[in-house]
Amino acid sequence: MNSALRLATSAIRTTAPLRAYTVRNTSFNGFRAYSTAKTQTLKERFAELIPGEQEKVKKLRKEHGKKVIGEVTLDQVYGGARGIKSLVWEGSVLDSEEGIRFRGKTIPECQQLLPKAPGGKQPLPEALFWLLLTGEVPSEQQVRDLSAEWAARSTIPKFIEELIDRCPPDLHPMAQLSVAITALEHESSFAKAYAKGLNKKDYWLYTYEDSMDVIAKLPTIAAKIYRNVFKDGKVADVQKDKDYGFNLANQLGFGDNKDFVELMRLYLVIHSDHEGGNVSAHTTHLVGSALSSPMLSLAAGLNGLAGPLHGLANQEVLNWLVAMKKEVGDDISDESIKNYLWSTLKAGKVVPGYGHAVLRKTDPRYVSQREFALEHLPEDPMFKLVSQVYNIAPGVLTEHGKTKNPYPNVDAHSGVLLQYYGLTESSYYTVLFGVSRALGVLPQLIIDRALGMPIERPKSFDTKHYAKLVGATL
Ligand code: CMX
Repeated sequence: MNSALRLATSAIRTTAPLRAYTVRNTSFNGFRAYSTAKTQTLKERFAELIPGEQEKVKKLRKEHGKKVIGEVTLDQVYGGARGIKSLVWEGSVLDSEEGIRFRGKTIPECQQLLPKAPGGKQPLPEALFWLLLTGEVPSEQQVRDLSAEWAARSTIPKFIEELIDRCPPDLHPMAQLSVAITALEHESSFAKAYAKGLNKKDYWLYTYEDSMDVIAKLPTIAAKIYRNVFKDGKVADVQKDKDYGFNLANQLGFGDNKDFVELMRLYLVIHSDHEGGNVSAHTTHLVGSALSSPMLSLAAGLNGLAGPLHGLANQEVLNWLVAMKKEVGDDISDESIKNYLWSTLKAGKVVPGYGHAVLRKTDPRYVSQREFALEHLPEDPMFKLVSQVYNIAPGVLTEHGKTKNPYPNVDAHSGVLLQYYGLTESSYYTVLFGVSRALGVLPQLIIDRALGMPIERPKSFDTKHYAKLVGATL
Protein backbone atom coordinates (compact mmCIF):
# COMPACT_ATOMS: atom_id res chain seq x y z
CA MET A 1 0.00 0.00 0.00
CA ASN A 2 1.18 3.49 -0.87
CA SER A 3 2.37 5.30 2.25
CA ALA A 4 0.04 8.31 1.89
CA LEU A 5 -2.88 5.93 1.72
CA ARG A 6 -1.52 3.91 4.62
CA LEU A 7 -1.34 7.04 6.76
CA ALA A 8 -4.83 8.14 5.80
CA THR A 9 -6.41 4.75 6.32
CA SER A 10 -4.65 4.34 9.65
CA ALA A 11 -6.24 7.63 10.64
CA ILE A 12 -9.57 6.24 9.54
CA ARG A 13 -9.20 2.99 11.43
CA THR A 14 -8.26 4.71 14.65
CA THR A 15 -11.24 7.03 14.48
CA ALA A 16 -13.86 5.47 16.71
CA PRO A 17 -17.53 6.13 15.90
CA LEU A 18 -18.31 9.74 16.66
CA ARG A 19 -21.29 11.74 17.51
CA ALA A 20 -22.03 13.90 14.50
CA TYR A 21 -19.00 16.13 13.89
CA THR A 22 -17.58 16.21 17.36
CA VAL A 23 -14.08 17.42 16.88
CA ARG A 24 -11.40 15.09 18.17
CA ASN A 25 -7.82 14.28 17.55
CA THR A 26 -6.92 11.22 15.59
CA SER A 27 -3.62 9.44 15.84
CA PHE A 28 -2.67 10.97 12.52
CA ASN A 29 -0.54 14.07 13.06
CA GLY A 30 -3.16 15.54 15.34
CA PHE A 31 -5.55 16.33 12.48
CA ARG A 32 -9.11 16.62 13.59
CA ALA A 33 -11.55 14.04 12.31
CA TYR A 34 -14.94 15.17 11.09
CA SER A 35 -16.96 12.06 10.59
CA THR A 36 -20.16 10.41 11.60
CA ALA A 37 -18.34 7.15 10.84
CA LYS A 38 -21.48 6.09 8.97
CA THR A 39 -20.48 7.32 5.57
CA GLN A 40 -17.11 7.56 3.92
CA THR A 41 -15.63 11.06 4.22
CA LEU A 42 -14.19 12.95 1.28
CA LYS A 43 -10.70 12.56 2.69
CA GLU A 44 -11.11 8.82 3.03
CA ARG A 45 -12.47 8.49 -0.50
CA PHE A 46 -9.76 10.66 -2.01
CA ALA A 47 -7.07 8.71 -0.16
CA GLU A 48 -8.46 5.52 -1.69
CA LEU A 49 -8.32 6.98 -5.18
CA ILE A 50 -4.75 8.29 -5.04
CA PRO A 51 -2.79 5.10 -5.78
CA GLY A 52 -4.88 4.38 -8.89
CA GLU A 53 -4.48 7.94 -10.15
CA GLN A 54 -0.73 7.87 -9.53
CA GLU A 55 -0.48 4.56 -11.37
CA LYS A 56 -2.45 5.86 -14.39
CA VAL A 57 -0.14 8.84 -14.79
CA LYS A 58 2.97 6.71 -14.28
CA LYS A 59 1.85 4.23 -16.94
CA LEU A 60 0.84 6.97 -19.37
CA ARG A 61 4.19 8.69 -19.04
CA LYS A 62 6.16 5.45 -19.21
CA GLU A 63 4.44 4.27 -22.39
CA HIS A 64 3.81 7.59 -24.16
CA GLY A 65 5.95 10.18 -22.40
CA LYS A 66 8.03 11.05 -25.45
CA LYS A 67 5.14 11.44 -27.91
CA VAL A 68 4.54 14.85 -29.49
CA ILE A 69 1.11 16.32 -28.63
CA GLY A 70 1.26 19.66 -30.38
CA GLU A 71 3.33 22.39 -31.90
CA VAL A 72 3.85 25.97 -30.82
CA THR A 73 3.83 28.95 -33.13
CA LEU A 74 5.56 32.24 -32.56
CA ASP A 75 2.13 33.92 -32.47
CA GLN A 76 1.14 31.73 -29.51
CA VAL A 77 4.27 32.74 -27.64
CA TYR A 78 3.50 36.43 -28.10
CA GLY A 79 -0.26 35.86 -27.82
CA GLY A 80 -0.61 34.98 -24.15
CA ALA A 81 0.19 31.26 -24.65
CA ARG A 82 -3.32 30.81 -26.07
CA GLY A 83 -4.02 27.15 -26.86
CA ILE A 84 -0.60 25.79 -25.87
CA LYS A 85 -1.14 22.43 -24.20
CA SER A 86 1.05 22.51 -21.12
CA LEU A 87 -1.16 22.14 -18.05
CA VAL A 88 -2.85 19.19 -16.35
CA TRP A 89 -6.25 20.01 -14.84
CA GLU A 90 -8.54 17.19 -13.75
CA GLY A 91 -11.63 19.04 -12.51
CA SER A 92 -12.94 20.59 -15.70
CA VAL A 93 -12.34 20.98 -19.41
CA LEU A 94 -13.56 23.91 -21.49
CA ASP A 95 -14.80 23.29 -25.02
CA SER A 96 -14.85 26.41 -27.17
CA GLU A 97 -18.32 25.63 -28.57
CA GLU A 98 -20.00 23.82 -25.70
CA GLY A 99 -18.49 25.53 -22.66
CA ILE A 100 -17.47 24.01 -19.37
CA ARG A 101 -17.85 20.43 -18.21
CA PHE A 102 -17.08 19.60 -14.59
CA ARG A 103 -15.56 16.10 -14.60
CA GLY A 104 -17.33 15.49 -17.91
CA LYS A 105 -20.67 16.90 -16.76
CA THR A 106 -22.34 20.00 -18.21
CA ILE A 107 -23.96 22.57 -15.92
CA PRO A 108 -27.50 21.22 -16.63
CA GLU A 109 -26.24 17.71 -15.87
CA CYS A 110 -24.75 18.91 -12.58
CA GLN A 111 -28.06 20.63 -11.79
CA GLN A 112 -29.79 17.34 -12.35
CA LEU A 113 -27.34 14.91 -10.74
CA LEU A 114 -25.80 16.65 -7.73
CA PRO A 115 -27.52 16.63 -4.33
CA LYS A 116 -29.55 19.71 -3.44
CA ALA A 117 -30.79 21.37 -0.27
CA PRO A 118 -34.24 20.21 0.90
CA GLY A 119 -36.76 21.94 -1.38
CA GLY A 120 -33.98 23.45 -3.50
CA LYS A 121 -33.40 23.12 -7.22
CA GLN A 122 -29.77 24.19 -7.47
CA PRO A 123 -26.89 21.80 -6.79
CA LEU A 124 -25.00 22.27 -3.55
CA PRO A 125 -21.47 23.69 -3.90
CA GLU A 126 -20.28 21.01 -1.48
CA ALA A 127 -21.40 18.38 -4.00
CA LEU A 128 -19.52 20.08 -6.80
CA PHE A 129 -16.37 20.23 -4.68
CA TRP A 130 -16.64 16.48 -4.07
CA LEU A 131 -17.15 15.90 -7.79
CA LEU A 132 -14.17 18.06 -8.74
CA LEU A 133 -11.84 16.33 -6.29
CA THR A 134 -12.87 12.72 -6.88
CA GLY A 135 -14.68 12.64 -10.23
CA GLU A 136 -17.63 11.04 -8.43
CA VAL A 137 -21.13 12.21 -7.59
CA PRO A 138 -21.47 12.11 -3.79
CA SER A 139 -24.46 10.76 -1.91
CA GLU A 140 -26.87 13.08 -0.10
CA GLN A 141 -25.39 12.00 3.22
CA GLN A 142 -21.82 12.62 2.09
CA VAL A 143 -22.79 16.13 1.03
CA ARG A 144 -24.56 16.81 4.31
CA ASP A 145 -21.46 15.58 6.14
CA LEU A 146 -19.29 17.92 4.11
CA SER A 147 -21.61 20.88 4.86
CA ALA A 148 -21.29 20.07 8.55
CA GLU A 149 -17.53 19.66 8.31
CA TRP A 150 -17.09 23.05 6.68
CA ALA A 151 -19.40 24.62 9.27
CA ALA A 152 -17.34 23.00 12.04
CA ARG A 153 -14.10 24.42 10.59
CA SER A 154 -15.52 27.89 9.93
CA THR A 155 -14.28 29.94 12.91
CA ILE A 156 -11.79 32.58 11.85
CA PRO A 157 -8.89 33.61 14.08
CA LYS A 158 -9.41 36.84 16.01
CA PHE A 159 -6.43 38.49 14.35
CA ILE A 160 -7.96 37.95 10.88
CA GLU A 161 -11.12 39.66 12.04
CA GLU A 162 -9.05 42.56 13.41
CA LEU A 163 -7.02 42.72 10.22
CA ILE A 164 -10.18 43.13 8.16
CA ASP A 165 -11.49 45.70 10.66
CA ARG A 166 -8.30 47.72 10.17
CA CYS A 167 -8.61 47.85 6.38
CA PRO A 168 -9.73 51.29 5.20
CA PRO A 169 -13.29 50.98 3.85
CA ASP A 170 -12.13 52.29 0.48
CA LEU A 171 -9.55 49.50 0.09
CA HIS A 172 -11.10 47.40 -2.68
CA PRO A 173 -12.92 44.35 -1.24
CA MET A 174 -10.77 42.04 -3.38
CA ALA A 175 -7.61 43.51 -1.86
CA GLN A 176 -9.13 42.97 1.60
CA LEU A 177 -9.91 39.35 0.70
CA SER A 178 -6.37 38.83 -0.53
CA VAL A 179 -4.92 40.31 2.68
CA ALA A 180 -7.11 38.04 4.84
CA ILE A 181 -6.36 34.86 2.91
CA THR A 182 -2.63 35.63 2.86
CA ALA A 183 -2.71 36.16 6.63
CA LEU A 184 -4.43 32.79 7.10
CA GLU A 185 -0.96 31.44 6.32
CA HIS A 186 -0.54 31.70 10.10
CA GLU A 187 -2.89 28.70 10.38
CA SER A 188 -1.30 26.62 7.61
CA SER A 189 -0.63 23.06 8.71
CA PHE A 190 1.33 22.52 5.48
CA ALA A 191 3.75 25.38 6.19
CA LYS A 192 4.22 24.27 9.81
CA ALA A 193 4.80 20.64 8.90
CA TYR A 194 7.14 21.58 6.05
CA ALA A 195 9.23 23.69 8.38
CA LYS A 196 9.63 20.68 10.65
CA GLY A 197 10.52 18.39 7.73
CA LEU A 198 7.64 16.91 5.77
CA ASN A 199 7.80 13.73 3.72
CA LYS A 200 6.79 14.36 0.09
CA LYS A 201 4.25 11.56 0.27
CA ASP A 202 2.30 13.49 2.89
CA TYR A 203 2.11 16.80 1.02
CA TRP A 204 -1.42 16.13 -0.14
CA LEU A 205 -2.74 15.45 3.36
CA TYR A 206 -1.65 18.84 4.62
CA THR A 207 -2.75 20.53 1.41
CA TYR A 208 -6.14 18.90 1.90
CA GLU A 209 -6.42 20.05 5.52
CA ASP A 210 -5.45 23.63 4.68
CA SER A 211 -7.78 23.72 1.69
CA MET A 212 -10.72 22.53 3.75
CA ASP A 213 -9.92 25.14 6.40
CA VAL A 214 -9.66 28.00 3.91
CA ILE A 215 -12.88 27.04 2.16
CA ALA A 216 -14.69 26.71 5.48
CA LYS A 217 -13.53 30.15 6.64
CA LEU A 218 -14.15 31.97 3.36
CA PRO A 219 -17.86 32.82 3.89
CA THR A 220 -17.14 34.45 7.27
CA ILE A 221 -14.18 36.37 5.84
CA ALA A 222 -16.13 37.43 2.74
CA ALA A 223 -19.15 38.44 4.82
CA LYS A 224 -16.98 40.38 7.27
CA ILE A 225 -15.58 42.42 4.39
CA TYR A 226 -19.08 43.09 3.03
CA ARG A 227 -20.61 43.96 6.38
CA ASN A 228 -17.65 46.22 7.31
CA VAL A 229 -17.54 48.15 4.06
CA PHE A 230 -21.25 48.46 3.32
CA LYS A 231 -23.25 47.61 6.47
CA ASP A 232 -22.89 47.59 10.26
CA GLY A 233 -19.81 45.35 10.54
CA LYS A 234 -21.76 42.61 12.31
CA VAL A 235 -21.64 39.08 10.88
CA ALA A 236 -24.02 36.29 11.85
CA ASP A 237 -22.54 33.06 13.17
CA VAL A 238 -22.28 30.10 10.82
CA GLN A 239 -25.29 27.84 11.36
CA LYS A 240 -23.83 24.41 11.90
CA ASP A 241 -26.81 22.54 10.49
CA LYS A 242 -27.00 24.54 7.28
CA ASP A 243 -25.23 24.28 3.95
CA TYR A 244 -22.40 26.45 2.65
CA GLY A 245 -24.52 28.51 0.24
CA PHE A 246 -27.09 29.27 2.92
CA ASN A 247 -24.41 30.33 5.37
CA LEU A 248 -22.73 32.64 2.88
CA ALA A 249 -26.08 34.25 2.00
CA ASN A 250 -27.05 34.50 5.65
CA GLN A 251 -23.76 35.98 6.78
CA LEU A 252 -23.99 38.59 4.04
CA GLY A 253 -27.43 39.45 5.47
CA PHE A 254 -29.72 37.83 2.88
CA GLY A 255 -30.51 34.52 4.61
CA ASP A 256 -34.23 35.31 4.84
CA ASN A 257 -34.62 35.27 1.08
CA LYS A 258 -34.75 31.65 -0.08
CA ASP A 259 -34.39 32.67 -3.73
CA PHE A 260 -31.16 34.55 -2.96
CA VAL A 261 -29.92 31.49 -1.06
CA GLU A 262 -30.61 29.36 -4.15
CA LEU A 263 -28.86 31.98 -6.29
CA MET A 264 -25.80 31.74 -4.04
CA ARG A 265 -25.72 27.96 -4.48
CA LEU A 266 -25.94 28.31 -8.27
CA TYR A 267 -23.40 31.14 -8.26
CA LEU A 268 -20.89 29.17 -6.17
CA VAL A 269 -21.21 26.16 -8.46
CA ILE A 270 -20.88 27.86 -11.83
CA HIS A 271 -18.01 30.23 -10.95
CA SER A 272 -15.88 27.51 -9.35
CA ASP A 273 -13.79 26.02 -12.11
CA HIS A 274 -13.02 26.86 -15.73
CA GLU A 275 -10.13 24.52 -16.51
CA GLY A 276 -6.53 25.35 -15.66
CA GLY A 277 -5.34 28.06 -18.01
CA ASN A 278 -7.35 31.05 -16.77
CA VAL A 279 -5.42 33.55 -14.68
CA SER A 280 -6.79 32.64 -11.23
CA ALA A 281 -6.54 28.87 -11.74
CA HIS A 282 -3.16 28.94 -13.39
CA THR A 283 -1.74 31.29 -10.77
CA THR A 284 -2.96 29.20 -7.84
CA HIS A 285 -1.46 26.10 -9.47
CA LEU A 286 1.82 27.84 -10.32
CA VAL A 287 2.38 29.32 -6.87
CA GLY A 288 1.42 25.99 -5.30
CA SER A 289 4.04 24.26 -7.43
CA ALA A 290 6.70 26.09 -5.40
CA LEU A 291 5.12 24.42 -2.33
CA SER A 292 3.71 27.68 -1.07
CA SER A 293 0.78 26.80 1.19
CA PRO A 294 -2.83 26.62 -0.12
CA MET A 295 -3.40 29.98 1.62
CA LEU A 296 -0.61 31.75 -0.24
CA SER A 297 -1.43 29.97 -3.50
CA LEU A 298 -5.12 30.88 -3.37
CA ALA A 299 -4.34 34.49 -2.39
CA ALA A 300 -2.13 34.76 -5.48
CA GLY A 301 -4.93 33.37 -7.64
CA LEU A 302 -7.39 35.84 -6.12
CA ASN A 303 -5.06 38.72 -6.98
CA GLY A 304 -5.33 37.60 -10.59
CA LEU A 305 -9.09 37.22 -10.36
CA ALA A 306 -9.22 40.87 -9.28
CA GLY A 307 -8.16 42.07 -12.74
CA PRO A 308 -10.79 43.74 -14.98
CA LEU A 309 -10.15 41.35 -17.88
CA HIS A 310 -10.89 38.43 -15.53
CA GLY A 311 -13.15 38.34 -12.45
CA LEU A 312 -13.51 42.08 -11.96
CA ALA A 313 -15.51 42.14 -15.20
CA ASN A 314 -18.67 41.34 -13.21
CA GLN A 315 -18.47 44.67 -11.38
CA GLU A 316 -17.56 46.39 -14.64
CA VAL A 317 -20.67 45.00 -16.35
CA LEU A 318 -23.10 46.38 -13.79
CA ASN A 319 -21.32 49.74 -13.75
CA TRP A 320 -21.40 49.82 -17.56
CA LEU A 321 -25.15 49.05 -17.64
CA VAL A 322 -25.89 51.68 -15.00
CA ALA A 323 -23.79 54.24 -16.89
CA MET A 324 -25.65 53.37 -20.07
CA LYS A 325 -29.01 53.90 -18.39
CA LYS A 326 -27.81 57.20 -17.00
CA GLU A 327 -26.67 58.40 -20.39
CA VAL A 328 -29.58 57.27 -22.52
CA GLY A 329 -32.38 57.55 -19.96
CA ASP A 330 -35.05 55.01 -19.06
CA ASP A 331 -36.60 54.44 -22.46
CA ILE A 332 -33.81 52.40 -23.94
CA SER A 333 -34.24 51.58 -27.62
CA ASP A 334 -32.18 49.04 -29.56
CA GLU A 335 -30.68 51.94 -31.46
CA SER A 336 -29.49 53.71 -28.31
CA ILE A 337 -27.89 50.49 -27.02
CA LYS A 338 -26.15 50.04 -30.36
CA ASN A 339 -24.83 53.59 -30.17
CA TYR A 340 -23.66 53.09 -26.60
CA LEU A 341 -21.82 49.90 -27.58
CA TRP A 342 -20.10 51.76 -30.40
CA SER A 343 -19.16 54.66 -28.14
CA THR A 344 -17.55 52.17 -25.72
CA LEU A 345 -15.59 50.55 -28.53
CA LYS A 346 -14.61 53.84 -30.16
CA ALA A 347 -13.27 55.05 -26.80
CA GLY A 348 -10.82 52.12 -26.99
CA LYS A 349 -12.52 50.23 -24.14
CA VAL A 350 -13.72 46.65 -24.00
CA VAL A 351 -17.39 45.79 -23.68
CA PRO A 352 -17.34 44.08 -20.27
CA GLY A 353 -18.90 40.64 -20.05
CA TYR A 354 -18.38 39.90 -23.73
CA GLY A 355 -15.62 37.88 -25.38
CA HIS A 356 -13.51 35.02 -24.09
CA ALA A 357 -10.05 33.61 -24.57
CA VAL A 358 -11.38 30.10 -25.27
CA LEU A 359 -15.17 30.21 -25.71
CA ARG A 360 -16.65 30.91 -29.13
CA LYS A 361 -20.34 30.64 -28.17
CA THR A 362 -22.57 32.02 -25.43
CA ASP A 363 -21.15 30.87 -22.09
CA PRO A 364 -23.37 28.18 -20.52
CA ARG A 365 -22.70 29.90 -17.19
CA TYR A 366 -24.46 32.94 -18.69
CA VAL A 367 -27.29 30.69 -19.87
CA SER A 368 -27.83 29.13 -16.43
CA GLN A 369 -28.06 32.59 -14.86
CA ARG A 370 -30.44 33.73 -17.60
CA GLU A 371 -32.65 30.73 -16.87
CA PHE A 372 -32.61 31.63 -13.18
CA ALA A 373 -33.62 35.21 -14.06
CA LEU A 374 -36.40 34.06 -16.38
CA GLU A 375 -37.83 32.05 -13.49
CA HIS A 376 -37.34 34.53 -10.66
CA LEU A 377 -37.13 38.06 -12.06
CA PRO A 378 -38.50 38.10 -15.61
CA GLU A 379 -39.86 41.63 -15.28
CA ASP A 380 -36.82 43.25 -13.67
CA PRO A 381 -35.83 46.22 -15.84
CA MET A 382 -32.10 45.51 -15.46
CA PHE A 383 -32.60 41.88 -16.49
CA LYS A 384 -34.58 43.10 -19.49
CA LEU A 385 -31.70 45.41 -20.33
CA VAL A 386 -29.20 42.54 -20.09
CA SER A 387 -31.42 40.53 -22.46
CA GLN A 388 -31.67 43.43 -24.87
CA VAL A 389 -27.89 43.91 -24.88
CA TYR A 390 -27.56 40.15 -25.52
CA ASN A 391 -29.59 40.60 -28.70
CA ILE A 392 -27.54 43.54 -29.95
CA ALA A 393 -23.93 43.28 -28.70
CA PRO A 394 -22.87 40.17 -30.70
CA GLY A 395 -23.80 41.96 -33.95
CA VAL A 396 -21.93 45.12 -33.00
CA LEU A 397 -18.85 43.23 -31.81
CA THR A 398 -18.86 41.16 -35.01
CA GLU A 399 -19.07 44.32 -37.10
CA HIS A 400 -16.28 45.85 -35.00
CA GLY A 401 -14.30 42.83 -36.11
CA LYS A 402 -11.71 42.49 -33.36
CA THR A 403 -12.97 40.04 -30.77
CA LYS A 404 -12.84 36.37 -31.72
CA ASN A 405 -15.92 35.75 -29.59
CA PRO A 406 -18.76 38.30 -29.72
CA TYR A 407 -20.92 36.41 -27.20
CA PRO A 408 -21.47 36.99 -23.47
CA ASN A 409 -19.44 35.31 -20.74
CA VAL A 410 -20.41 34.55 -17.13
CA ASP A 411 -19.80 38.11 -15.97
CA ALA A 412 -22.40 39.62 -18.31
CA HIS A 413 -25.18 38.33 -16.08
CA SER A 414 -24.15 37.83 -12.47
CA GLY A 415 -24.31 41.44 -11.27
CA VAL A 416 -27.88 41.94 -12.42
CA LEU A 417 -29.05 38.96 -10.36
CA LEU A 418 -27.26 40.19 -7.25
CA GLN A 419 -28.59 43.74 -7.52
CA TYR A 420 -32.15 42.45 -7.89
CA TYR A 421 -31.97 40.92 -4.42
CA GLY A 422 -30.45 44.06 -2.90
CA LEU A 423 -26.75 43.26 -3.14
CA THR A 424 -26.15 46.38 -5.14
CA GLU A 425 -22.55 47.17 -4.19
CA SER A 426 -20.82 46.17 -7.42
CA SER A 427 -17.26 46.58 -6.09
CA TYR A 428 -18.02 43.59 -3.86
CA TYR A 429 -19.08 41.18 -6.61
CA THR A 430 -15.66 39.71 -7.40
CA VAL A 431 -15.31 38.61 -3.77
CA LEU A 432 -18.19 36.19 -4.34
CA PHE A 433 -16.45 35.00 -7.51
CA GLY A 434 -13.35 34.45 -5.34
CA VAL A 435 -15.20 32.34 -2.78
CA SER A 436 -16.49 30.18 -5.60
CA ARG A 437 -13.14 30.00 -7.40
CA ALA A 438 -11.57 28.50 -4.27
CA LEU A 439 -13.91 25.52 -4.71
CA GLY A 440 -12.39 24.90 -8.15
CA VAL A 441 -8.71 25.65 -7.76
CA LEU A 442 -8.11 23.99 -4.40
CA PRO A 443 -9.20 20.48 -5.46
CA GLN A 444 -6.60 20.69 -8.22
CA LEU A 445 -3.96 21.87 -5.74
CA ILE A 446 -4.67 18.78 -3.62
CA ILE A 447 -4.47 16.59 -6.73
CA ASP A 448 -1.21 18.30 -7.76
CA ARG A 449 0.39 17.33 -4.47
CA ALA A 450 -1.09 13.81 -4.52
CA LEU A 451 0.35 13.26 -8.00
CA GLY A 452 3.71 14.77 -7.03
CA MET A 453 3.53 17.50 -9.69
CA PRO A 454 6.85 19.35 -9.94
CA ILE A 455 7.65 23.03 -9.67
CA GLU A 456 6.49 24.73 -12.87
CA ARG A 457 9.16 26.26 -15.08
CA PRO A 458 8.38 26.91 -18.76
CA LYS A 459 11.12 28.26 -21.03
CA SER A 460 11.49 31.91 -22.01
CA PHE A 461 13.72 33.66 -24.56
CA ASP A 462 14.28 37.23 -25.57
CA THR A 463 12.91 38.52 -28.90
CA LYS A 464 16.36 38.26 -30.48
CA HIS A 465 16.41 34.56 -29.76
CA TYR A 466 12.88 33.96 -31.04
CA ALA A 467 13.82 35.78 -34.26
CA LYS A 468 16.76 33.44 -34.60
CA LEU A 469 14.51 30.43 -34.00
CA VAL A 470 12.24 31.39 -36.91
CA GLY A 471 15.13 32.43 -39.16
CA ALA A 472 14.35 36.15 -39.06
CA THR A 473 16.80 39.03 -38.98
CA LEU A 474 15.76 42.05 -36.95
N1 CMX B 1 -14.89 44.35 -26.26
C1 CMX B 1 -14.02 44.97 -27.08
N2 CMX B 1 -12.94 44.39 -27.60
C2 CMX B 1 -12.74 43.11 -27.29
C3 CMX B 1 -13.61 42.38 -26.48
C4 CMX B 1 -14.72 43.06 -25.94
N3 CMX B 1 -15.57 42.46 -25.11
N4 CMX B 1 -13.15 41.13 -26.36
C5 CMX B 1 -12.01 41.07 -27.06
N5 CMX B 1 -11.76 42.27 -27.64
C6 CMX B 1 -10.60 42.66 -28.41
C7 CMX B 1 -9.35 42.41 -27.59
O1 CMX B 1 -9.12 43.48 -26.67
C8 CMX B 1 -8.30 42.29 -28.67
O2 CMX B 1 -7.99 43.59 -29.10
P1 CMX B 1 -6.50 43.97 -29.56
O3 CMX B 1 -6.22 43.14 -30.75
O4 CMX B 1 -6.58 45.43 -29.83
O5 CMX B 1 -5.61 43.64 -28.41
C9 CMX B 1 -9.06 41.59 -29.79
O6 CMX B 1 -10.45 41.81 -29.53
C10 CMX B 1 -8.82 40.08 -29.82
O7 CMX B 1 -9.10 39.55 -28.55
P2 CMX B 1 -9.62 38.04 -28.39
O8 CMX B 1 -8.53 37.16 -28.91
O9 CMX B 1 -10.97 37.88 -28.95
O10 CMX B 1 -9.75 37.92 -26.82
P3 CMX B 1 -8.61 37.66 -25.73
O11 CMX B 1 -8.43 36.20 -25.60
O12 CMX B 1 -7.39 38.46 -26.01
O13 CMX B 1 -9.26 38.27 -24.42
C11 CMX B 1 -11.01 38.65 -22.86
C12 CMX B 1 -10.33 37.63 -23.76
C13 CMX B 1 -12.06 37.97 -22.01
C14 CMX B 1 -9.94 39.25 -21.93
C15 CMX B 1 -11.64 39.76 -23.75
O14 CMX B 1 -12.67 39.17 -24.54
C16 CMX B 1 -12.20 40.90 -22.95
O15 CMX B 1 -11.45 41.83 -22.62
N6 CMX B 1 -13.53 40.89 -22.61
C17 CMX B 1 -14.12 41.91 -21.78
C18 CMX B 1 -13.73 41.68 -20.31
C19 CMX B 1 -14.44 40.46 -19.75
O16 CMX B 1 -15.63 40.28 -19.91
N7 CMX B 1 -13.66 39.60 -19.04
C20 CMX B 1 -14.23 38.45 -18.34
C21 CMX B 1 -13.88 37.12 -18.98
C22 CMX B 1 -14.43 35.97 -18.18
C23 CMX B 1 -13.71 35.84 -16.87
O17 CMX B 1 -12.52 35.52 -16.85
O18 CMX B 1 -14.32 36.09 -15.83
